[in-house]
Amino acid sequence: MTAKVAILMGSPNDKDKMEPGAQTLERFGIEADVRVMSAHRSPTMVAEFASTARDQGFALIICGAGMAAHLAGAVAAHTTLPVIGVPLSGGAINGWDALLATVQMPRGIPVATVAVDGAMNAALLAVQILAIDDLDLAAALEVHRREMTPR
Ligand code: RP5
Repeated sequence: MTAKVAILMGSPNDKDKMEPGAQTLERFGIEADVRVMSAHRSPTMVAEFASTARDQGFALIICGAGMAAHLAGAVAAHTTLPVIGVPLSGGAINGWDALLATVQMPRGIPVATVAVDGAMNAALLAVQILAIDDLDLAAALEVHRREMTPR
């Protein structure tokens, strides 16, 4: 089965900030399944998705949320797939809340947290994880790094 990556976000209002993640995965030819679900507003949906994600063929899950950003942690609680958290800016304290809520996971349930609004880096990290045993992806990452190098 071809590896799939899920991009979850807590609100439809997060779409613009998470879009670079889907675009980056697409650039590497990786299918992104983008869904809106909330740790607080639709917790049953989150639990059902996360607990069946491996059987659905997902290789890892990227989660973006703002404010009391519990989506990545809630997903990680229900799966042993790697979970990458993207804290999102916005709200009264503009991302500090989401950063701490996403990164400060308790021992035993890790979330790999990227920068505030770092959806692109989340996708690149996902590609790097998938490239561990995929030489074509590894080569594509080398090309991407070369393209970033100032000339
Ligand atoms: C979080 O609360 C969402 O991820 C979003 O970033 C934030 C605000 O959500 P909305 O009230 O805009 O739907 O759960």
